[in-house]
Amino acid sequence: MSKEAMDENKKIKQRNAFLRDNNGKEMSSNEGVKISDDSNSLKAGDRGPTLLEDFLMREKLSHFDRERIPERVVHARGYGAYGEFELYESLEELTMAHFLQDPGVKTPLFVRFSEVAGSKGVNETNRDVRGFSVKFYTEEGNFDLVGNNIPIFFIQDGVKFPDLIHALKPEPNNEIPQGSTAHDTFWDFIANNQESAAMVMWIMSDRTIPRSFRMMQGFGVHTFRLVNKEGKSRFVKFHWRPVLGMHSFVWDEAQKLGGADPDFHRRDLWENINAGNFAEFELGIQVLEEADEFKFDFDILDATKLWPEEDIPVRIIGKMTINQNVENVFAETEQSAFHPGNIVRGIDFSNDPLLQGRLFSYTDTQLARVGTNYQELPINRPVCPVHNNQRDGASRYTIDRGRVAYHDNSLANNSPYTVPGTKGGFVTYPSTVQGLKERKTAPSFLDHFSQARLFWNSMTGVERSHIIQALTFELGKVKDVSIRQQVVDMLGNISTELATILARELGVAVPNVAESSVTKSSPALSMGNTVFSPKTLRVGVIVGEGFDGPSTQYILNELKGAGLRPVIVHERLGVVHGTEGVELKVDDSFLTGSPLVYDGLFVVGGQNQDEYFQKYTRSYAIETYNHFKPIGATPTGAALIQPAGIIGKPGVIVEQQPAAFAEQFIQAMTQQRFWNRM
Ligand code: HDD
Repeated sequence: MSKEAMDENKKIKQRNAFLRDNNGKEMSSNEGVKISDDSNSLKAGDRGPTLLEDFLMREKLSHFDRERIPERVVHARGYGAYGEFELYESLEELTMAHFLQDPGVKTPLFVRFSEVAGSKGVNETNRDVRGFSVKFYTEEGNFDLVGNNIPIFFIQDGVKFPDLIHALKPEPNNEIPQGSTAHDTFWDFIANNQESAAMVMWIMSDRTIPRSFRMMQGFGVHTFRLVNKEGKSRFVKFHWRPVLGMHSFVWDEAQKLGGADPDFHRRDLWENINAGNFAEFELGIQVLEEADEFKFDFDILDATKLWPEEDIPVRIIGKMTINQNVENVFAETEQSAFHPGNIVRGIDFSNDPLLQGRLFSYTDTQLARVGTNYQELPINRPVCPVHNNQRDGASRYTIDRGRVAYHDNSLANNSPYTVPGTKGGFVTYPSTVQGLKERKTAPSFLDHFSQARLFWNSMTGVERSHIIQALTFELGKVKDVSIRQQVVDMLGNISTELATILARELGVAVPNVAESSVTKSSPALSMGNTVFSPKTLRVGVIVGEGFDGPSTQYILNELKGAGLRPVIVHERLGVVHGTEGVELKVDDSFLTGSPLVYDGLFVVGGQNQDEYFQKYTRSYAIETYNHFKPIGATPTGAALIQPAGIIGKPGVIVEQQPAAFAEQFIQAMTQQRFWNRM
């Protein structure tokens, strides 16, 4: 297929055949009968009772009664969109995978980002791991990369997954807390399953409170294989890198935002895609020769371990652009069915026991959640032809012709034919296996603390203080003192300093264990090294009647030119008038807006600012300041926030001259957080 043809997004074209437009159309039942009255049931007399005969009411109510399907047992809250993946350079030397051969070729895809712990309606800014699932609709079948925004996992063996999730979800006797790990059973699991040590350090870091789905990394987590056409296999790990850089909230902000806008992440993605600010991520791979499998002090099959990028560099191979929202969240996103076992020729599994468990669980869950023929649904069907002898089942959509539904056969010349590996058929990589059949953890999986320490060593001072705060909060919510003690004891294996601080904060004893001797650090693990971009960040602009028209207009244009998104905030909705005839449409009133939903604040002010205006402006500024975000102010605006006592502090910029101010403020927005405020 030519590049031009691929550019037209084959998946969207396929999906479009299923769209239905009801606008301006006559109403009918599902059987096609035109409906004359949709507001009154059929009654015996105008005061009832309603008659069983009312087939229209029965159809409407029965369908409504069945509108929900079971929510995902994990990752229930999520949001999806379409996009495409463009390959930068051919990976022919590493893999046969069709979509990784020709540079420039675009492969259609669907992405779903999610929160792990909460139910379908949970607020989106809770501290939680984020799911990062990508379904590539390749010409040789669907390839799903079902990852997270953290490169490792809690456990090493899939058989423990139900235990982890039972401990992490709300406690069963009272169903509390929603979407949070800050409770006894979760930390009891951690203390008694110490393979989670490294993951605990990651989930207590700022990674689990991302500013946006568009601003977090993604990881395939497991070791997979790439297999080339000579049949040579290498181990591989997949990485997604956000082009906008990694941004995170601070904890207080994330918690309050849960109330101010429980839909913050989906709104951010949806609005930006609609505005043409497409989310972009580069795909990277770490490749390891089979001969080097045992060269490390960790086992590459252990999903609680990462491959340090300084030892095995990440090679960037292409870019994903997420550029189209769905038409219907249920039909597309809710029914999307991901499965790490959806691989294509040229990619294969490793023996990672966590991955092996997942290979069973996902198809099983989709059969239970969506139904037998879930792969036929528009969102899940491949863009390449599908022919086999599978038949029937609930809600079968395809109508297979002919009487032959078995293999081998002579009546259909043995078709559909199997395809040899040399002609494009999938052939499992023939890896060697040896050993006893037994239930056992490999000795090479038993070091739980070295990489936890590596992570701790790699953090900046600010990052460490956030981890300490997060642990203090989470363990502070644990009611059982013995669990608190057990976790602090466990953390003592990572860092004596960390355990000592926590012991004091949590009222438990300092553990008497030796901390890990690892001194190595990995700069790639720190978010302190991320390069930020101001693009698409939102600036709350507080404007009062009679504001300085021309200079405000100039500054706003400069901010927009840098890719920032100013949001005009005023006492009330409508239009606010400046000098020299400049008018601005108000986006948020003080009540509908919130300093929490902006990445920075620009206080313009105006004339005739009453007490209400002054009070809200001040409280917006204080909240923004406390979350370390940039504040800009005109001289009028500065007078308004003067009583807050923040003028002259880091990241608070007062305008002297519009052009210089715009430049400084954009710079401050690019820096995003001013940690040296306290
Ligand atoms: Fe899982 C969903 C990611 C381990 C069993 N998982 C699910 C989703 C993501 C992940 C992103 C949401 C997919 C979507 O958007 O629809 N899971 C991971 C990662 C893991 C992991 C990165 C470790 C590396 N998961 C894991 C194990 C098991 C499962 C070990 C079971 C043995 N996961 C499931 C599931 C879910 C799921 C129960 C729930 C809904 C679904 O599959 O579609 O099958």
